[in-house]
Amino acid sequence: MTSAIKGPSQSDVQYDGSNLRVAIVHARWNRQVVDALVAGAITKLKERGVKEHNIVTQSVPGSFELPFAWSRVITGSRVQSGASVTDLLGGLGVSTPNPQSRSTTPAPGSASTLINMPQGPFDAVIAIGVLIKGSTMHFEYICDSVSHGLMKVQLDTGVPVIFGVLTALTEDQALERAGLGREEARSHNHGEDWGIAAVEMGFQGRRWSEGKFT
Ligand code: RBF
Repeated sequence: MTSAIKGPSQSDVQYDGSNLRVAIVHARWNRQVVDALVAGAITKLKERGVKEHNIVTQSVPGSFELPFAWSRVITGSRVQSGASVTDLLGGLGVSTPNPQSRSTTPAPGSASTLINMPQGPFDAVIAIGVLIKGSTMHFEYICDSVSHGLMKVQLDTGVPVIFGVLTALTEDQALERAGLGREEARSHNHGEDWGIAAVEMGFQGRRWSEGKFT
């Protein structure tokens, strides 16, 4: 049996995500693979204790849009954490509903969803996209600008980004890394690693910013 040397190794510590708020921003290109990666990330976030209402998912057309969206999502979550529910509803021109008339399963974006909307800045953001090389230079330009863009936003905002962008040379490579490969080529779903990394970086990022190193 050969032992694998590639890939992430588990931390000695299992970080607790129960107080974290995490955003996932994903592209819609190569959707089948993206959806599997997003599902893998969410599974691990929940396994590590992140509450469902503290996982916010947003989508953008393609990977090129990820750095911009990510930057806005971070800024927005900081504004949101400083705003009251009344501010948010007022800003959207929505009147506060009578709590007794609130439906048990509010429609997305409805006023009652907003009332239940958790507030607080995000502790980590997972940016997910799948780039598959084609016959033009688009792949190279998009890969390059997205990775630099995400790093820039991470350092500018001080909020960790988890780099969930697959840069695959073939469709098969992309499928394999989302756990969707053919039987003999099936690898694990990298989205799971990104969920675990988000909890570690969100947790540690908070501690480090408070000067706690033990
Ligand atoms: N977006 C992706 O997320 N993955 C891709 O593989 C991808 N390939 C593209 C190839 C071409 C030729 C073009 C024009 C765009 C591609 N995009 C891809 C979309 C890109 O990230 C962006 O959404 C659009 O260019 C609009 O800004």
